[in-house]
Amino acid sequence: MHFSAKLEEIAKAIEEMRIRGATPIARAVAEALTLEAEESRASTPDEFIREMDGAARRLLSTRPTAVSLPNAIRFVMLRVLSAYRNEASLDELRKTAIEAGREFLRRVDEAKKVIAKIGSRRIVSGDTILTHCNSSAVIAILTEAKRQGKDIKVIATETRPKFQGRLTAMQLAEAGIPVTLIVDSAARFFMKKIDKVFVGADAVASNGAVVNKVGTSMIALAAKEARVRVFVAAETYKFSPETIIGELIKIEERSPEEVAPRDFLERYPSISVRNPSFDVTPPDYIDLIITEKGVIPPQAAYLIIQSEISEVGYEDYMKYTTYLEES
Ligand code: RUB
Repeated sequence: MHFSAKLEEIAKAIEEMRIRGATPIARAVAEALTLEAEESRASTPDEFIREMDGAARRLLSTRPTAVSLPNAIRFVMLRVLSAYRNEASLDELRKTAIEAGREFLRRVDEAKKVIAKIGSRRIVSGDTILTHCNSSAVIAILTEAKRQGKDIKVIATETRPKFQGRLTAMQLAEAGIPVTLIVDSAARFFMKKIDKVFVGADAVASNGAVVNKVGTSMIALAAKEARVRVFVAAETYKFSPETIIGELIKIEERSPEEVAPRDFLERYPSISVRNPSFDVTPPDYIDLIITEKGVIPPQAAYLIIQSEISEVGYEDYMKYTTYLEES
């Protein structure tokens, strides 16, 4: 495959979770493709396309669940491939890729600001909010609510096995929001004290099911039992177009050593470990999804996907979807 050493560095950082979370992953992917185009040494349009294609495939192979990753690639590559079909020169192709990458980043940053504003309207002074894992969209909503002078408290789950909840607790504490860290299994114990649950998303399916850090679905179940409302903060680039043609979102399974230390696993070779990184919360357990296009009931997820597709045209969109699936 043809791509640069810098792109390989970014791909490795995503694989090893030094870059993690659906939005930071999408940003890193758009930045990597922009960089690849800027520094490409290709001397013909064909060579440039091969290089960008190799880069896209390498990025795609890093983590399978966050749909923001293929969506970021699709955003850039659909525009590059369309210019290529229209016989663009090498310089024009390079420019198209760089502009598409930058436009995607601009939209990501704008979406975050809008979600923070829209989401914060759902929070009132006195609320105690439970969150799971570390979502930049949720942090943006909570810090915006705090900035508006709302007096809120947060309970953050530690989020085994990688403890992303500690990042959340740190970021909220730095923003001056009182935060209590709990073990994941204490979520139901505290549910009576919770006014609202806010979580992020790695993917939203066309039926409104939300894929997020493993444990989210149990929290949503406990919330439903206690009649606590569940809000999901998800930018539109986390909605999965593939799910409208029946594809399932792949759930990443990570190393057993994240769950138990190597010497324990070696001492008891008959013990097997499963470590799914995400789970699926059905739409019935979600009250609202907060997107930059507005707040929607999960059942309206299909409409968001449709409007994303109509921006580039159904045929091109689906053609590239098939290409992504086959690669
Ligand atoms: C991160 C995770 C986050 C979503 C949303 O999982 O589940 O809740 O990605 O994050 P991991 P954001 O740590 O395994 O990547 O709102 O920042 O996109």
